[in-house]
Amino acid sequence: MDFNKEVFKEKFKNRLDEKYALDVKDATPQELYLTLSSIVRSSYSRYWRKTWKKYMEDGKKQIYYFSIEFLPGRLLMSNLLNMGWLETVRDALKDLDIDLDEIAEVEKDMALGNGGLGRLASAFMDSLASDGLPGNGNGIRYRYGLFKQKFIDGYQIELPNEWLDSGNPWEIRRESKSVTVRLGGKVYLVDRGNYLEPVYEDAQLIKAVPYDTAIVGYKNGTVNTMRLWDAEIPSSEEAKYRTIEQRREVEDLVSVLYPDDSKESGRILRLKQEYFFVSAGIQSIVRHFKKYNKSMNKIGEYIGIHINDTHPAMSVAELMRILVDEEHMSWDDAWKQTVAVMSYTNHTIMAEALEKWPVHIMQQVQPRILQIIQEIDRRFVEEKQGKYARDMIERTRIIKDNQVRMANLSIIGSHSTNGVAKLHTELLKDDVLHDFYVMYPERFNNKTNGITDRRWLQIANPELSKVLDKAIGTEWRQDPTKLQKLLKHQNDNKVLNQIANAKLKNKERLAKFIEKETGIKVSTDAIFDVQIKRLHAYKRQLLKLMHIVKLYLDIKQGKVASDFQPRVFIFGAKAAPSYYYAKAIIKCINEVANMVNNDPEIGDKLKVVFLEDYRVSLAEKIIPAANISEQISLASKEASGTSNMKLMLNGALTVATLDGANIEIKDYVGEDNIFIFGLTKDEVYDYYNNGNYHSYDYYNNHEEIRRVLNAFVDGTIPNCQAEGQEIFDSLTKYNDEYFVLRDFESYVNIQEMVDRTYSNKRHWNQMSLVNIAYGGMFSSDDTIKRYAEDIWNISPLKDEKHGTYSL
Ligand code: T68
Repeated sequence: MDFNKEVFKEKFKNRLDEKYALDVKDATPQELYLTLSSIVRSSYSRYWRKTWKKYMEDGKKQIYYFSIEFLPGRLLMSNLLNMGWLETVRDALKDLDIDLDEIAEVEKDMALGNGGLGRLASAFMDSLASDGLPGNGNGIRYRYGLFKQKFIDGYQIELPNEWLDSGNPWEIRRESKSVTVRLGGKVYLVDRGNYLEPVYEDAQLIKAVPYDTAIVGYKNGTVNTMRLWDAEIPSSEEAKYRTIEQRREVEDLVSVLYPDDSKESGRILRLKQEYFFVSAGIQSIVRHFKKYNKSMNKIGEYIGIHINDTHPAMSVAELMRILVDEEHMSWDDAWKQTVAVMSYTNHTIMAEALEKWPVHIMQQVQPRILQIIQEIDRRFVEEKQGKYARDMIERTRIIKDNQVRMANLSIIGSHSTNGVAKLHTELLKDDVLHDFYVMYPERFNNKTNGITDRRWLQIANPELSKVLDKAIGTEWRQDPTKLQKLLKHQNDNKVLNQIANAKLKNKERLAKFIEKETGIKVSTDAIFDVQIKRLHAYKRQLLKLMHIVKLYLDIKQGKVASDFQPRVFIFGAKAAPSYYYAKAIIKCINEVANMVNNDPEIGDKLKVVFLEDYRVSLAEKIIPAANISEQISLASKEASGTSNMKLMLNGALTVATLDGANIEIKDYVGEDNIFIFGLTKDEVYDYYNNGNYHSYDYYNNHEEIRRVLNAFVDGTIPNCQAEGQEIFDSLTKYNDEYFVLRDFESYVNIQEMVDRTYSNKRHWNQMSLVNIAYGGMFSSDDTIKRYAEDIWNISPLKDEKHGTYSL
């Protein structure tokens, strides 16, 4: 049935009646939410069924994006938008006295990721479907998502995130697609003449059950699948699980998402998780491939598996296992197909985040996989001998010092390795992965990250979206690069004022939210200065905090500059539970906030707001209201960043180091429309090479730095003696690993420039307009097209385009 408001209203009332035997006026927001989502789901399901059938019929190559994290956030609004229903449904519900935004708030974020890496995976899911490309997700259905953050007495407390408690209307359990994953035990190889058969002893069998979530493409009728695996006890094995502890071991496999975005915890469970979703995913892919009735020697033409960071790196060995052990292919043929199937993205150069697993742990988790990795390693060394220097082979081989190096496995076992921004890819080629670049130059490429304008502009910022429609038409909603049409309006006062007005409305909305959540009243006249990202030393939230303390001391000592502008500093950040230094920074930010916000002398000049539990749905509230986007990592450390892109798209101006994708942002908007400060990557590397950074000298020689740092230890900032001391020591005694003191002066100067610029509102609005206009250049739809063309070799279905999805 065609979609229109009246038909929808009838359908809605009927569905509510069928599901709950209720009238609209008697239903709770939860019931209304579940009714609406059930209509949405029953309407896209036929497109879902058609899409995968079509891929099969057309013999399309399909891509599977393997990621240990996905961070979709809420799905209701994005499904409505992508189906082309959003405005009509909003109107229809209004007729029924229901506020769509209110019922959307009921949905719990699907938070199966830590940060940028997981969010990128979800943006890619949305873009694959919206580009009409045959691409699916493969991951883990964690029972508990990323922990819920609370502040108690300024400290971060982690609470369980029971996101599945009130049910998940978007997923379908597919019992019939279950597979069995083998963990642990021992393995022997028995010679069967033309092949070696592995015989397993005492292995633990786990039933992997997929839960599928539809990924609805933007107004195109393509509905792809994100498949997340749950772990259960197979019925044939019930007898082996006699105690609660034994049963819990299976539950634990998919129980928690490791709340760590940098360091590996070294727990065996993590490696088991990695193997579990890799093995389940590959088994189900191979089973599916068999329906194509093609030789296994052609699997590389029909299937691509993308290794999102190294967590799914065992994919290389698992596919080899299936091709060699189960399909009896020769090693060489299997290897050729495996390399053709696999591709890999690196997301960090931070040494501590490069995964390594002790051989004995890998042996314990899956002995056959270890054997295969050892064989890959042996053949690699053999092949490279004579061609490359011995030490170069030692640096690049997979197993070294009894450790399995997962990045090496990923690069050797795939046909493509990419970084996530220009600078990052250059660093991989020139430095971190240089040896591999010399061996396989053709495998290396850059794919600068992207974001989905649908969530971050169309859904999160309807105010600005309306202004854009009026100024440049609606084409940008299909193709965000069309936002460049705005550039024609740089001197158009009407458009400039409308953009400023939209920003003001968003600030008012956020101010209300802040007051409700924290009790803090903020003035919308102030600059809303935003830093939202994981709490990590390299991201330098501390630099921001030192700037705040400086401004506070200035005001208290009557030293305010004439063009000083009031500011509201807004933070959102979670720290890994075991990352004590990051937690000390959180505590100090909260104590500075207390000190500043309750000082009558400060009043509206400065406010500091640290919002709890940063997550996708909170980002959607903050980003549209931001004036300043803080992207201040130490140059070379942030692989790309993506909040930088979301914030510019919403008209915030960026204060940035020349790091990650900030460089590309600068290249688009030009130096006059961004605030650049701080050391460059080359300067940072010079310090490393010469070992001549002495942070204590900065403390000693710069009165300003001394004044600010002393406030952390002399009682000026109350209630954080220990944490203040820890920070003080790290910056002075332990030589300030991320050059906070070195960049402080340059940072303060650029912030003064921000104030001067803000005092000329028209000029500010012009800069903001330029940022919005180029924000569309970072669309994940485009990023994904480049993956599709350069890495995966997949193409969209040529079939019909649907304007909207019917009821
Ligand atoms: C981020 N990495 C990068 N890692 O830091 C960021 N790590 O610059 C980039 O924009 C983003 O990836 C997307 O490319 C992460 O988010 C993790 O979350 C992570 C998780 C587990 C283990 C290690």
